[in-house]
Amino acid sequence: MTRMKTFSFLLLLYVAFSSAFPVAPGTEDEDKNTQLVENYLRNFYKFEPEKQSPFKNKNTNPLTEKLKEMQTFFGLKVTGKPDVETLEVMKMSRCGVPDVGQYRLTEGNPKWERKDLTYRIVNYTPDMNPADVDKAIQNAFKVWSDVAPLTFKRIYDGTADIMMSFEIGDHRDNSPFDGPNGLLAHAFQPGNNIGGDVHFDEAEFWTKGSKGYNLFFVAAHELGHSLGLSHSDDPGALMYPTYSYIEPNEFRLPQDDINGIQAIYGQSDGPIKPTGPTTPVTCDPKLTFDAVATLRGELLFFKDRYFWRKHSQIPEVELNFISLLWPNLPSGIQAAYENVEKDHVFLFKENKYWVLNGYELVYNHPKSIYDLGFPKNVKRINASYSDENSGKTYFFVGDKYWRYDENRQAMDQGYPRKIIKDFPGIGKNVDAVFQHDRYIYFFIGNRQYQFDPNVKRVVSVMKSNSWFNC
Ligand SMILES: [Ca+2]
Ligand SMILES: [Ca+2]
Ligand SMILES: [Ca+2]
Ligand SMILES: [Zn+2]
Ligand SMILES: [Zn+2]
Repeated sequence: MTRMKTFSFLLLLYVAFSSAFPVAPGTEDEDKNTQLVENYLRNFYKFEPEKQSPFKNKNTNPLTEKLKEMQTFFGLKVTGKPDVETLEVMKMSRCGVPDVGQYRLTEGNPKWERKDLTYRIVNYTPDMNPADVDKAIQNAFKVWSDVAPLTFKRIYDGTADIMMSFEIGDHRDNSPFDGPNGLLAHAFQPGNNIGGDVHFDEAEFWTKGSKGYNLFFVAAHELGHSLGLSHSDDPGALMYPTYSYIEPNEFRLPQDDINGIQAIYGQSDGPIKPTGPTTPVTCDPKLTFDAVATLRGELLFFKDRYFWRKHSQIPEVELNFISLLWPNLPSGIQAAYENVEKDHVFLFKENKYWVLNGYELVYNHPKSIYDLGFPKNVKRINASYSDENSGKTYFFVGDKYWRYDENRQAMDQGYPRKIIKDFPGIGKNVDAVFQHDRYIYFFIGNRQYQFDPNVKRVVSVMKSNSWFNC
């Protein structure tokens, strides 16, 4: 399982921005945290202290055991203690369906016996245009009907298999909602009556975009439960319990979810067998990168919708969603570099680029790469790095490279040139590159070439993920 340490990352950023040290929590905070931990384990891990047998083993604390179970699920350090990282995960907005317990998919668990199911949108949220709600729900069903032999027909009155409604607080199903954030929605496993039904917390602000909570994602996740899936511990899966946003147009159902639904209903009837993205594994020997950049002395490695952050003082690397830090950046960044002097990071995808000022995305972007002086036949940039000392930025495209002068803000004369001419040992189609100390590190496939520009040769070849302490 891939480990995602979302919150230590945010905490580090916080510390970096404020240069404040965390203070010891007061007793009031401690009480609040104890309550949070108990409620969380009660809701999602079947923690029932009052039901403990009086003959229980005195050496095992049921709360500690449940905490360990939760930490294992989320890939946290298994301490059995409510440490900072554990508390931060517990504060994330999430689905109301437990991670363990009666919902967990086991053999013989309920599934729909018919493949032609009906659904009904019982009411609407005032947050969205009804047509947008219809569209979001329709697209959410399509996520599943595309990969499994199931059809979903909308009906407008009477009882459908899957009744979808927006509810507030206690709505008489023994699973009350909790106001803004926290629980976003829940759904019931296949069955009669309430079985298959989906409830959204109306206290949330529902949207078709990145603000508030995106109805399409939450609906698609909940429908997974309606069809019989439980939560996945793959942090990239749609069925992961916590909410994360990705641009809906870029969404493809991850392979983990495809495997899950096909394990229940078999493959889709169509001739094409759909496949989906898999979550990258940090120490995978075949790991490749889309782009690498430095940022204030750290390294950022981009791949698909994820990035790793490597801080020189911290041995561990952190895998995160790009959208978690920068909701307006696309996934699949193709090239990136840092201009240290200006404290800017440039990020490229197709013929557009975005700029970070420190950690903040600069407004009025993306801009066109043709503004930088590229000819129109350049459609995308494979990789880029900037040399702090000379103020020259190198752009790699196919088997050629361009050199840009950051001071003049213009391309240098005499380019493009062949990569092989000036960087012997480096072929074409560089995946990613960055400069560190006096070396340039080129990434091609699962290999990394350490290049010394002074003697103009490759001095070492390593695995692509050699920076990750694998
Ligand atoms: Ca139902
Ligand atoms: Ca809520
Ligand atoms: Ca690239
Ligand atoms: Zn869920
Ligand atoms: Zn409900």
